[in-house]
Amino acid sequence: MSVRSGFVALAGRPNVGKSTLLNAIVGEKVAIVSNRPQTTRRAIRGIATGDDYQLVIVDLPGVQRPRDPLTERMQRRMERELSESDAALFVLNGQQGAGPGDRFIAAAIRNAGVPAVIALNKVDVLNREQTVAALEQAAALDLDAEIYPVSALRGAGVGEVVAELIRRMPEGDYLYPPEERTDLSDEVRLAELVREQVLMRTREELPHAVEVQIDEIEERDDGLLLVVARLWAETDSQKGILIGKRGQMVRSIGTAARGEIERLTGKRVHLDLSVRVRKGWRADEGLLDRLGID
Ligand SMILES: Nc1nc2c(ncn2[C@@H]2O[C@H](COP(=O)(O)OP(=O)(O)OP(=O)(O)O)[C@@H](O)[C@H]2O)c(=O)[nH]1
Ligand SMILES: [Mg+2]
Repeated sequence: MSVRSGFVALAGRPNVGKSTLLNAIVGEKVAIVSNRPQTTRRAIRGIATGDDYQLVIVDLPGVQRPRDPLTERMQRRMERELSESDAALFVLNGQQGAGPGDRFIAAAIRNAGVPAVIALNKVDVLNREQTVAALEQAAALDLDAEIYPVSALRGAGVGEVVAELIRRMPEGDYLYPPEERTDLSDEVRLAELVREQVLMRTREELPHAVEVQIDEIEERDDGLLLVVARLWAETDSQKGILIGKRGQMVRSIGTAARGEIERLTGKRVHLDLSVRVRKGWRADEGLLDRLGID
């Protein structure tokens, strides 16, 4: 039997629901989700496999104007991934219509010369007229692309997007073993689950100022999974907030993250979480390398 397989670059502004859509397509939580913009920092590959297809979907950080070395890396990554993909899945937030940021991404897709599919997301919160208006705005982006209204959150319309993407893939073989759902290392996957809990509990600059590093994952003889993780903050005051009154914040992050790690691994977990300061880590190219953000 012939297999259609290839790479799909997931593009879109911050917070439009790219990672939610990726998880819906893959059927497993491979990318973390939050209502903070720029949740995704690393290009995460999610893999959806069927008997006669395999889509390797690259979840890219939402793009905005480059401001610091972290954001610049994220932007360069988008351009590179687009040019190396077999198709682009361009996600729009139906609540907001299409704006300048979307036109910027549409131009990047056009420049890369890849076939595009547009998913107009969050239609679960739109009425019929709003959906029609948003579809018209998406069409006005003037990309040569089919437009699908979807709700990544509810899973509505996702099957149609998958079918369209499969049609765009070249014939070939599986690119990854069929049982694989992501290319992330265990360290990064666990670090992301911890970071998700930080994002859910912090505000303003703090979500962007925190990075998580896994120092150790050790499975003990009694089956307990020992995970040693470190939260990096940029300033002492951020560190204070992350620790919280009498350690309340770091404990609450740790308890919730442990639950997520147990769900993912199916093991009992002990999570050892500490907070450290590293001034300007976002501009520290060496640290960005070590954290796998390229
Ligand atoms: N109502 C509604 N909310 C959604 C839908 N899809 C995603 N969201 C919400 O939108 C927010 C952002 O979702 P993400 O999947 O993290 O968005 P993203 O595009 O990956 O964001 P970045 O990684 O920051 O670029 C979260 O609060 C999601 O729950 C949807 O179909 N309907
Ligand atoms: Mg994301």
